[in-house]
Amino acid sequence: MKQKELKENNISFNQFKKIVLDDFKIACQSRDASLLGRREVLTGKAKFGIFGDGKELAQIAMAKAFKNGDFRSGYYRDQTFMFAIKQLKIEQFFSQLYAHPDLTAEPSSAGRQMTSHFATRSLDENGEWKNLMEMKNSAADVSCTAAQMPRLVGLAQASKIYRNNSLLKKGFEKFSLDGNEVAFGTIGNASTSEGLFFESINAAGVLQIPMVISIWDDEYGISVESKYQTTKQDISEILKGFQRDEKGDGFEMFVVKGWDYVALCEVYQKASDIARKKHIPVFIHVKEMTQPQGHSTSGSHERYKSKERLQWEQNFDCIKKMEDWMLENNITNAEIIQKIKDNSKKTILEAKSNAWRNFQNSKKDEVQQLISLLISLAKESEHSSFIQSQISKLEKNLEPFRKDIFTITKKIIREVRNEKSNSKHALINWLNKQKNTNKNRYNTHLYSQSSNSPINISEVLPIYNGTQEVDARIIIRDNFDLILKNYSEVLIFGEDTGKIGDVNQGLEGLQKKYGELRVSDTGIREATILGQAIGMAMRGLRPIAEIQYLDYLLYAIQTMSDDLASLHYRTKGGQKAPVIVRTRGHRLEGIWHSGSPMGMIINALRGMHVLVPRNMTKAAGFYNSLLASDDPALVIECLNGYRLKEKLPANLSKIRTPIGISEITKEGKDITLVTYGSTWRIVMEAAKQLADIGINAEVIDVQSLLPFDLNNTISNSIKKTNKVAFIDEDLPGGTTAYMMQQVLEKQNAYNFLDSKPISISSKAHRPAYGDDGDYFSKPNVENIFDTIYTLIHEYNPKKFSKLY
Ligand SMILES: Cc1ncc(C[n+]2csc(CCOP(=O)(O)OP(=O)(O)O)c2C)c(N)n1
Ligand SMILES: [Mg+2]
Repeated sequence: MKQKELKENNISFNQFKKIVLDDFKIACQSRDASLLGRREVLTGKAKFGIFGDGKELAQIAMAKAFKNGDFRSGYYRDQTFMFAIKQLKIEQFFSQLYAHPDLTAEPSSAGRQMTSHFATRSLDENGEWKNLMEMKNSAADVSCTAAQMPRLVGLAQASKIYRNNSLLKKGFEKFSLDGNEVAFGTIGNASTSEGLFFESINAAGVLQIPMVISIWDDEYGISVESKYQTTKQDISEILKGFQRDEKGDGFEMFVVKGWDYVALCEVYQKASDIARKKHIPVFIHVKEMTQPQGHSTSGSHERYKSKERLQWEQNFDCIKKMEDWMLENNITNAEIIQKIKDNSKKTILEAKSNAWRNFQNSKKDEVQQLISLLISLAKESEHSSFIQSQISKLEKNLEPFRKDIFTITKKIIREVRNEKSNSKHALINWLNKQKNTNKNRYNTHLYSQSSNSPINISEVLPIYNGTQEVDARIIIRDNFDLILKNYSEVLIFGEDTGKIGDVNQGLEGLQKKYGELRVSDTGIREATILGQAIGMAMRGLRPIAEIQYLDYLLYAIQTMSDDLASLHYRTKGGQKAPVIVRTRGHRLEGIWHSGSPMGMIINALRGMHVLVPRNMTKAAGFYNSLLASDDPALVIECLNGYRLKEKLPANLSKIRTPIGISEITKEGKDITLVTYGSTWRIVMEAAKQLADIGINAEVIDVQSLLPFDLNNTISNSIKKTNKVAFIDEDLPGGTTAYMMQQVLEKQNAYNFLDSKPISISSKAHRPAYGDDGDYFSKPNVENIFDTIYTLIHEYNPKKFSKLY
């Protein structure tokens, strides 16, 4: 900084020197953490290491511009930034390296995530929002390259919504102050090759939101050089078209060198000012970064970097360059630099040792407990020498894993299986307690555990005044109208969602009524539509993201699966994004307008609720339930249901469809037919035709695939009918197989069956076009009838003679 600027900022040269030396200290400590981290992996104390060495200075500059309420959405190189904003202690950094499953030791993920996957805690222990304006925030990292980009768009867009929606000025102080918060993204140079990067850049340019995206450019993506990654080997060169100019809005752009401390500080200040004040997105290309230790602990960079490159990396190491600059500008002297470096090494070593000791001690207590139980057992058991040998194994193992404790305990229980003793009983009790403790360590928070969990929502049935029937889309439209009226934090967006009120007019007229900010059109970019929703939901808004057709959900499934569905779990309840994804599907025409890839969806989206209402009243009730709760969910409306008639409820905004509850829609005693969504109507028709010839089927609409039939309605039905068929229009072995597993295995319904459980689904190929294509590709009334009839015939051939 020049003397003039120091004066302008009211800082004395001495104060300036102190700031610089503090920054240098953080850089040194971060570097030493990387070096020691790698050693921990290579000596076998940790499994894998990936570190931020070579990227220190830019992150320190970014941290200076980062304020309370701001959000980071970055990747695994950002430890220096996390240290600098004081959201990560060195000890916690090492605890994550060891996978310490304790939130105090490792608050990012409680050991659930590999090293350098950072997160702050937005929620308290009850799952309620903390005041995000009193802290510096980081969204939880994921490993997939560029997957941080879609949510970055939403994190930045939230500021725009808070600034411009006057209804949000009161009651949302925990999330925003007039939309002054910036979302800072970071990404590696090679990861910009991903489609998600370009989609997000374009979306942010269109939306004009306060997003500052930094590209850490070290010219490599593992071993692959820039020339194989990026056109012209220069990401800022090719992004020039996004720059704002007289032709229109766009990005502000900066290019800066990763070793130039002064320039970096200036650039980040300017960038954050522009984004914060004017809501203009900014792109910072940080060039000439290095990787002193190569990509990760999985290999060495000497294998793929030339001697010249390795030498250049040494010469341009950002810490060395900072030292040179400090000496040239009389900020300090060599002696002080050396002292800072020596102290840094000590500090890091100490923090590392503490982290390791804590991690080991947390398990040693358990080993001690086990040993004393085993000593007692050995006294009473016939297998005391075997038990003794296991005790000495435990004693010799100075760095045990919990799996070792379990392996030994279970082996011993096997050995003494024929014995009866108090000490054996005590051992089994202790093991059961440990199982529960480990469940809490490793298996919780896939879904909300708060009092706002959707599964706590009770049903509110529709009330009808009279018998007026309307096109079903009116029900969904009027319900959204009430939702927008009652919840200022709700916004709905997607392709054709704004001006025309979605392709099926479920939002007709609502943009006019509530404005473009709340009901809006987006570009054709499903992944970032989801990203908008995730980021905004992480900042207290309640976005409803529309995916135009179910078949196009595939474009967003990676973002939903890797980011949204895993968020609550991977932070052990530290973050949430209660996004509602609205789509429509199953039945229309042709390969990409009538698919029903439900098996893929329910397998990819554990961590979300997947709801499949059979009509629009049920769908409306699901939206109402979800808005009263705090988990993310996908609602799939029936594409062929909007023009069907339904009675108009008088209590629209009040109705609630319970989540995870099946409904018997036709009672019967001969067989249970389990189905959902669009297929439900076909199954009901088949059941009617079966009833005409004396087969009385019970039809169950599952309504909710995740969670599934929590009240065991299906197995209770099978108790009565002793036969079951699972019917949908997914592929063979898709969701029907899932339902069968849930019912036969989880609900134990195999006990009640007296004929083979069957599934009826569509053909394995994509559905052919046209009425006949559909008829011969998907389950239809006749083949459901025939299949069920054949089963009943096999059971009772005298009464039901062979059909064909
Ligand atoms: C979707 C996906 N593909 C591949 C990988 C494996 N992978 C991890 S890091 C990486 C290279 C990333 O390089 P860059 O973006 O330049 O970041 P750097 O590590 O160099 O900072 C690759 C290919 C991944 N994690 N995710
Ligand atoms: Mg790189």
